Amino acid sequence: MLLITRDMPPEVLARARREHETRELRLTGRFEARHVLDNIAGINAILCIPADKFDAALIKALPGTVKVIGTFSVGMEHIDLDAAAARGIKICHTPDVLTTATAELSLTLMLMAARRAGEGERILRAGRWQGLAPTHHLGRGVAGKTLGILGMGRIGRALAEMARGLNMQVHYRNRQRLPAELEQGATYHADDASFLAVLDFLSINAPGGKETFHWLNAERLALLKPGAIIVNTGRGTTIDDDALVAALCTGHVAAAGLDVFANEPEIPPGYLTLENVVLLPHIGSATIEARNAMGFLALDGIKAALTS
Ligand code: 8YV
Repeated sequence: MLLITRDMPPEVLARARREHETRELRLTGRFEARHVLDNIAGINAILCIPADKFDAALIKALPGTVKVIGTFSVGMEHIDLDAAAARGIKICHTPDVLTTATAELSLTLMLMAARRAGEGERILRAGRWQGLAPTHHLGRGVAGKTLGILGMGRIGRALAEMARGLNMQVHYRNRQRLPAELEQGATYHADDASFLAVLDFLSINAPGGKETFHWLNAERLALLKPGAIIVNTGRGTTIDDDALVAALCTGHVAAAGLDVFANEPEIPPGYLTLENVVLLPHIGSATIEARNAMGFLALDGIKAALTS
C-alpha cells in the first residue's frame, strides 16, 4: 500500500490509485513524524514532498514493510539518506523533469526584481499610480550584465542558456569546473571572492543541506558589487536572512527575488515590509507539465523499487 502525504495533481493521483492501494493523508502546512507513524500500518511505499522531514529518528521508527520513499522533488535534503540506506529503504526523486520550469522561475524573479514588478503592481492595486512619467519607477536592464550562478547543475545550466539568449555574461561557482561542452562559454570561479566581485545578478540554484547552509552570509554579501540583485529558487537555508534583509535595507543589495525560505511556510518578517523584494510561495516547479512529470517519475521509481 502507498502512503501519499500530500494532495497530488489529479492525473498523478489517478495513476497512483490504478497502480496501488493508496492511503492519502492530504496534509497541509507543517509536517510531524506522527502524521506518518499513525498511518503506517500495511504501508510498503511512501510518496512525500520536501516539507516532510524524514530524519533518522522517523526512518528508524518505520516498520520493516516500508521498502521505498519517493519524494516529489529533485531535492532530497529532507530525507536522511544514510539512515534510509542502513534500513535498506530505497529513495527515489524527480530530477530533470522540473529543470526548465525552475530555471524559468529564476528568470522570472530576476526580471521582476530588476524591473521592480512586484512594487509596481502594488502601486496600481493600491490606487497610487499617478500616470506615466519619465522618472517614474526606473529599474535595471539585464542585457549586457553579468549573471553569477551558484550551483551549475541541470537547473543552473538551463538558466545559463536562457541568460545567454538575453545577452548576459554568465559566471558560475560550482563544486567543480564543468567540461567545455557544459560550460558553453560561462566563466568558472574557483573562489567566492573573485566570483561575487564581478556580479550584477546572483542566482542561487544549488541544493540545500549542510554544505550550503547560510552560504550567502554578511561576509559574502559584502563582497558583492553595490547594487547587485539576488534570486533564490534553490533552498531558503542557503541565505542568512538577517544579513540579506540588512543589505536590502542599506541598498548594498538593490533587490531580491525569493521563492524558497528556510522554515516554509514562514516568511522572515524583515522581508515583508521591504518594497525591493519579490516573494513567491515555492512555485519553482509549479507548472502543470512539470508537476505531472514529477509525479509520474516518482511513481516509476516506486514501482521499480518495489519490483526489484
Ligand atoms: C518541488 C523543489 O517541486 O524539487 C524540489 O526540490 O523544491 C520543488 O520544486 C516542490 O517542493 C513540491 O514537492
